[in-house]
Amino acid sequence: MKNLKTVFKGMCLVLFASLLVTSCADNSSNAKSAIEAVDIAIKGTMKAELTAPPYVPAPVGDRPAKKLIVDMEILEEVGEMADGVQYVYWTFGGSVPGSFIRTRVGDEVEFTLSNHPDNKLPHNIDLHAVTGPGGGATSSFVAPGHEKTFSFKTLNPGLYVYHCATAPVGMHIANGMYGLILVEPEGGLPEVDKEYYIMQGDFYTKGENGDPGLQPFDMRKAVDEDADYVVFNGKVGALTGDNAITADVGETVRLYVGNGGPNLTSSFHVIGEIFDNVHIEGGSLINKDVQTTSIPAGGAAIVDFKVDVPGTFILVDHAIFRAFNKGALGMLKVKGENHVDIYSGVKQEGIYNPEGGTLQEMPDDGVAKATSTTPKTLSEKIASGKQIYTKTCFACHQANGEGIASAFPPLANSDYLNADVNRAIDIVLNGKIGEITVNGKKYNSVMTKQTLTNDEVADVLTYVYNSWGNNKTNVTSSQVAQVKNGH
Ligand code: HEC
Ligand SMILES: [Cu+2]
Repeated sequence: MKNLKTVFKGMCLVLFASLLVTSCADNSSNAKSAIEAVDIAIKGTMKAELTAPPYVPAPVGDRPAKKLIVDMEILEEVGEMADGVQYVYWTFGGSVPGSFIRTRVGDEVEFTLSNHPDNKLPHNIDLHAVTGPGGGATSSFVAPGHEKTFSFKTLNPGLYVYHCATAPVGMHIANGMYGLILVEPEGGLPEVDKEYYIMQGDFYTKGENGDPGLQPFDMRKAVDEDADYVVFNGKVGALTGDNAITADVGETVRLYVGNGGPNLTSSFHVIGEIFDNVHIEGGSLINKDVQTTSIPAGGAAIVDFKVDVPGTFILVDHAIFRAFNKGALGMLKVKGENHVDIYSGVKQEGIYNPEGGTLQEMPDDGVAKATSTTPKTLSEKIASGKQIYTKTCFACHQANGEGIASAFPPLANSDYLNADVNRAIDIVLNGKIGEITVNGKKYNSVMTKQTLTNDEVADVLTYVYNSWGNNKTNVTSSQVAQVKNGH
């Protein structure tokens, strides 16, 4: 530590000599604060308040550094991407973005990550606020029905992204596994009237933007960075209409804005406002009077501004087709007295509403599912099996059964699958561990046991066998029962 300080002092003298006085002073003070944070003693223990977006926990104020207990639960669940469009989100704390964590510099965070037993996959967490290998990822890898605890000291103030870092990493992030952790400086950030939590993300679905129904993740589009949805807070409309964030004329508003990616950089802009202060890249450097701030994937920014006039202010990614055609649009509704000296127009709330482009009304397919006791026809089984597949299997085997190289074997045109139907039934019933060879490629991984009824196993396998070039076997429920009973 001492040595580093001396080095910085040395640099300072050199810089001083070249008359770069101000930058020298900045470097020196930043380096100093990071070094001293290690030595901040903790006083007492507290449980962290965690909040779902767009809300943030109470400011740290002048509290001393503490041992801060963070309990985060991972939940995989179906949510609405847009009206009539569902998506299986993987979440930290049940929301996208995940729960907001608020700390101060010098806190010792004791982090427990629990993976709900109903989840299908292992996960972990990489917090960019962590100084340590993998940002915590290596210490937090956790299977469904388990939990892991590790701890870290917050050394650098700033706004940091956290995300899942389990392979395939891109897929875990694309499904919504990201959020923000704030490390406030000693004494806290300057007080403001309103604070909100906003995070952008890009999503890749098998169908096009607006195609109704449950939409599986599309690996190909994700690799091509060809997003169907670009949204704030996990879905189209999370911050519009009745969900808009609000403030009163004369108040100061601070936005904690993150970008989970996985791919796209955000050109974050509020139509009709100018950011008074921007903590560039979420760090300690403050830029003033900013129109649009760039937020990289896996990065963040803290912006604040005073709202002087009433109206609806539109939050956008100024890569503007994303706002009007893919969902990256939110609203800040400001109430209060007009100030004609600042803005003279005859302005009514809603006048800047986008021309209906974003908030598309999706047709509800409205078809009630017939429940019948007569045996299903082959095409009914295939239809039912397809639904089960999209809910249960696609996460690993992918939308078209193509699998993921060296992680999940293909079900499309699978010689392994077609060779032995009873073996396939057994795998779905009991899971599979150990080396297998599918279409000439070796896999040595774990498929978890799937909790499905005999009918569901029959239907999903019938769907798989009747898709993607497989041998069209019709698997019956009694066949599944036989395998279950060991025949
Ligand atoms: C959590 C990820 C995961 C889920 C969910 C999953 N599988 Fe698998 N599956 C695997 C892995 C990994 C293997 C290879 C296991 C090994 O290496 O021993 C596998 C192997 C298989 C195989 C044999 C290999 C092949 O490619 O033909 C079949 C058949 C199969 N799974 C069907 C299904 C069906 C049907 C579902 C849904 C009901 C499903 N799996 C859900 C991960 C998964
Ligand atoms: Cu994950």
